[in-house]
Amino acid sequence: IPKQNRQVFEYLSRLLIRLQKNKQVGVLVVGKRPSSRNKVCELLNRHNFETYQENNTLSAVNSLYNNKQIKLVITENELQDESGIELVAAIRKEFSKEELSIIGTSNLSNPALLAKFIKSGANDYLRVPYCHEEFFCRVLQNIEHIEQIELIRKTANMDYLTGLPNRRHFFEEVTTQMHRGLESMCLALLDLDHFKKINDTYGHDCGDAMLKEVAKLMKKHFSEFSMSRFGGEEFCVFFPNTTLEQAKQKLDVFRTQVESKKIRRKRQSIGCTVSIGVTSKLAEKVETMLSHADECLYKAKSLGRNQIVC
Ligand code: GH3
Ligand code: MG
Ligand code: MG
Ligand code: MG
Repeated sequence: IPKQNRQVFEYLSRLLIRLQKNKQVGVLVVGKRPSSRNKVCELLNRHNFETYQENNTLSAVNSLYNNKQIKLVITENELQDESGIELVAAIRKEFSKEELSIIGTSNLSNPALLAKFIKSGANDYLRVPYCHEEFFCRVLQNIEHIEQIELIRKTANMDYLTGLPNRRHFFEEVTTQMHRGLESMCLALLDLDHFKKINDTYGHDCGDAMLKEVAKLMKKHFSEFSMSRFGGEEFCVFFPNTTLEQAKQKLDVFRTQVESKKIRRKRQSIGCTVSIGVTSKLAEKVETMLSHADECLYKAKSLGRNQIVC
């Protein structure tokens, strides 16, 4: 293919992928007059965006809470109740510039408004009447900015090997839950048994594969709870509003599933077991609960492994 054609081809492929993605992206259009809102939505629909419309501050903010796929708000200054500037300020009390983008719009007769939008927390502005090319450039740029941050945040919270939430994310999540004041809670620390031996005998790749399998089981059994790959071959699970008996029951199902899980390497079937320490002792801090669970885990190891101690 000639180079120029290839470039066109690559450009069109990127565009197609973007158009496909846009179906999942919500844009909220706010303004007093239906005619001007419809005009903006019409432009957005050409690029496949999912559009929403509101004419006042309260319902606009509600709409953001109800539709998590909204990544961008486009607002004019004239609304049914307050002004667009006030709407931007109200949105910023709930949603940061990094999680939701806002574009303020104004016609040529009031250019001073554009700076006011930015000062009150908008990410960008557009002049009416729209130059279509500029409109799409700015809309896309603002959405891609939000998506980039989403991706960075997701990566920062995830363990690379297993895809499980990492330790930092776990601490954040559990601390938030504990601050809400739970009546009961349990915390379990799980550690694979003699894992070093798997690495030493079959290689690090095999160890990695085993960690991924265990992580899959974690996702299957504990996705409704906060969990993480705590480090190395250690995992943990936080059970809010759960009694020790209930937690133990769930953990024991998991323990037997790990025991029966086998991976194949060089015609051999390789398995491993897991020791678990679990505590229901209430504490102010996650760290305190963790050290209780760790003591139990230590006992589980010394009692012969592949068991739960509480
Ligand atoms: P114990 O039953 O007492 O827990 O024995 P163990 O061998 O599991 O414990 P130890 O702490 O001695 O060894 C943990 C091993 O886990 C050592 C380390 O190489 C391995 N490990 C930690 N992270 C990874 C990883 O990401 N991939 C692989 N393949 N191995 C890992
Ligand atoms: Mg360990
Ligand atoms: Mg160890
Ligand atoms: Mg271990």
